Amino acid sequence: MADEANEPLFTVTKAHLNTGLRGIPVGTCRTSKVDPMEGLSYRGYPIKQLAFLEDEAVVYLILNGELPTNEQYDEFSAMLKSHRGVPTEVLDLLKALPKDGHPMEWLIAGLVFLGMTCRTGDYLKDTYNVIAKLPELVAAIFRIREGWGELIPSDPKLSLSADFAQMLAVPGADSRKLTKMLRTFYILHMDHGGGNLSTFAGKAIASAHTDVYSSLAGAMAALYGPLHGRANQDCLEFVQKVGTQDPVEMEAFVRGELAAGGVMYGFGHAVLRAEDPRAAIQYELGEEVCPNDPLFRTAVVMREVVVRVLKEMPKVQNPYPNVDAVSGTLLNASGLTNSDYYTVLFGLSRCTGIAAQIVDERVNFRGGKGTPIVRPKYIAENQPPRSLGEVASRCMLHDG
Ligand code: AMX
Repeated sequence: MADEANEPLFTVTKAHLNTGLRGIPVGTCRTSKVDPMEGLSYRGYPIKQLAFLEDEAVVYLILNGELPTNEQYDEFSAMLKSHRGVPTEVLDLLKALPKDGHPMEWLIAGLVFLGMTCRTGDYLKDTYNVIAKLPELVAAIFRIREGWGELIPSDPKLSLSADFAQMLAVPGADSRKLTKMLRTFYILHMDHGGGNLSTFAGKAIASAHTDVYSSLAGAMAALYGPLHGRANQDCLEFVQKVGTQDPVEMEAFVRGELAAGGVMYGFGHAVLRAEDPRAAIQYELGEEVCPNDPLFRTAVVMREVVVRVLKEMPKVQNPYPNVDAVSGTLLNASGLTNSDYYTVLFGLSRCTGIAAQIVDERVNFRGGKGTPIVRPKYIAENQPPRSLGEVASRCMLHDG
């Protein structure tokens, strides 16, 4: 009988070197899955079944593998609330940060500050701490950086996203719509398989037995990059640039952009081969919360026109909207008009999935021993052997 553990999954050739580990299996992920046709699921539940649940129920699912019963939900929600409360010294440190720093740099600093003040050394307890405290930390980042006035304390009657919305108190925003938008955004972005850069980076850092806070700070540094978490910001700017709801004018614009070598932001995906269900959920949400918003109407027309034109390009593997096609447009319509913050909102949500995967790798895998420290192999190249004479001929020796 074949030894299942030794069955080859993938053959690595020289052509795979220096390609960002693309497609090379390195581990297993139990919290979520991205299927090319069906899209994202958490613990086996398609995302569209979860999008409009209570956010804490979805956090419970990701951490525990099953949706909670009513009793489990109440107990979990109360437990998370007991972990709320960002220490005053952390908030004071945030107030001292340079306003020119990007909100993601503030988030990275805030996570490190939380580690210094709240670390328990237990991966699960620290994960509860991060999930419970991040909404207050991120609300503080917004209010301090934007000069929106005094910080607003957490309300223990509210669940995570509703509390986040009331602590943000975005000037001029409709709080009911903002809460609904933020809750959906939070649920849709919590987890996305094991190999996306920020998740992989966070787990790699934690494999050295680094704590959850510093591991997540490293993960957020990865998310901060323009090739990763900043796409939702770019996508909003692209919808603004399209600037018309007229399908004929739009098609001319799209063809012109493509002919000039531009890309259709918000469309296409490296893994998905159908419309991202998270995009479909957000188009539906937009029809409910901001049906007359001009940018949203533009994004809706793009869903038809851009797909039709991209379908004519055989090289494009997936001509359909991705998660970012409309997320920035909805955030903008909800009153969060400064797109510099969109990656922070993404990070606030994604920390849940990354922390859950860190807990699994550190506490559960290999019969509780955890996965070993990450140590891929790099092949030495262009390093000819050197003689002692070469050192002597090139270096300034110090005389001490
Ligand atoms: N517009 C124009 N051209 C596109 C395209 C799009 N939306 N999507 C793919 N293509 C082109 C690629 O640039 C590539 O061209 P090349 O062979 O000349 O280099 C070719 O089609 C094949 O690409 P692919 O295999 O279909 O996709 P990929 O895995 O290389 O790239 C992605 C995926 C998302 C980077 C790409 O679709 C893209 O650039 N989309 C626009 C930017 C965007 O929406 N980013 C957000 C992604 C969502 C997320 O992960 N956060």
